[in-house]
Amino acid sequence: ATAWPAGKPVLATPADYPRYDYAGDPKGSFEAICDMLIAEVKAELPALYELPERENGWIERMLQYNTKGGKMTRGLMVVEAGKVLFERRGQPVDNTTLCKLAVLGWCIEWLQAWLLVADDMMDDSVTRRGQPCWYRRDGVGSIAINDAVTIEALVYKVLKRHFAAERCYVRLVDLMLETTLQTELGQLLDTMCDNLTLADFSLDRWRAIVTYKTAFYSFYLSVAFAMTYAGIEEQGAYDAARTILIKMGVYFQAQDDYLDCYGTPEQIGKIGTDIESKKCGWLFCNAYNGLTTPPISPQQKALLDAQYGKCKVGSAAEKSIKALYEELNLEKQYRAYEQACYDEIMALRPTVTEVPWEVFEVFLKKIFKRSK
Ligand code: DMA
Ligand code: MG
Ligand code: MG
Ligand code: MG
Repeated sequence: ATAWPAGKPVLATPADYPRYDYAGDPKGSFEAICDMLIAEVKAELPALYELPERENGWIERMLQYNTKGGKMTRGLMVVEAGKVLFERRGQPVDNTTLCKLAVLGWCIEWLQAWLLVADDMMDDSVTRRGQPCWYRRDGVGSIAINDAVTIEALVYKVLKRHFAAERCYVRLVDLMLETTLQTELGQLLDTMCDNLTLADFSLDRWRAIVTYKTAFYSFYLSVAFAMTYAGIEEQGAYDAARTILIKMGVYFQAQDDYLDCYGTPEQIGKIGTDIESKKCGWLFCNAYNGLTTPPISPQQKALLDAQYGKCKVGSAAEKSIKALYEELNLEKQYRAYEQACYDEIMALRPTVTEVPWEVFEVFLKKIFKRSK
């Protein structure tokens, strides 16, 4: 039904893929796949959607600006996990396989790109990956809303071009759709905090927020994509992997919350806004709910009631909240939490079945004690 104008759909063939130098230049090879995908979009939109040059240039610049410059942890993980899974199942890992794993990796990076464009608007953020947030750029503003949903739609064009001829195509699309909904529901739980009172910010609520807004798309999706492309169909294999990966994802968002307060903008590429935008973050939940040593005093609680979610970035009130976190020894408590997460994840080693433990360990090594 969508084959209009003639020439659609455009399906990729092995000859379309560049040489993937996994051993020699894993990051450069991965990045080259993003350039290939952007070039495909640039060629297709004028040819099949009558998009004029100016708007086509906009899309290209918008993609360059928002899909690149990240750590690419999620995307690279698809390639690494996929390679291990193919080898373990005795399936050849040829150049096309590596490139297609990288395409799946970029589908996650592009998902993240549009989520971040929207997230920065919702969080009133200033910088992202060391540059101004997209919506803050001259001439962008609320066009960023359309740009976000355009990147989302382009992900499905990418999946179609590169996977429509594969048996796993519908499963891949289903995974992407499901993960998107999970993440959006998590973003709802996160942004609704604006309408709640601080007493509603329990550690349980925090866990629900981060499981949905971060863990599924940042951890489970990478491995689940690799498993699906490798042809794994047993439900149990996905369940075992998910349990471990969700734990990692929750820990990863605790790190993000910690770094929002304690990371420097140079390290994390963004200016923390959690205190100003009244986030139900890991630090706040532990502080406000009396889960620190020493527990929060009534006077300290009164400071949070008066200033949390009301003060400005860099203000004296923000500094006094950070000083309060110091008095409650939150940094030290975070270090202990970090170690406990690591131990809990390592204890799940005997539960893995289809996916070798090394896949999880590679992922954990990339994030454990991260400072950016
Ligand atoms: C980000 O949560 C979650 C998604 C789905 C983008 P966040 O607002 O804490 O992220 P950041 O600190 O990067 O803005
Ligand atoms: Mg944010
Ligand atoms: Mg957010
Ligand atoms: Mg954050």
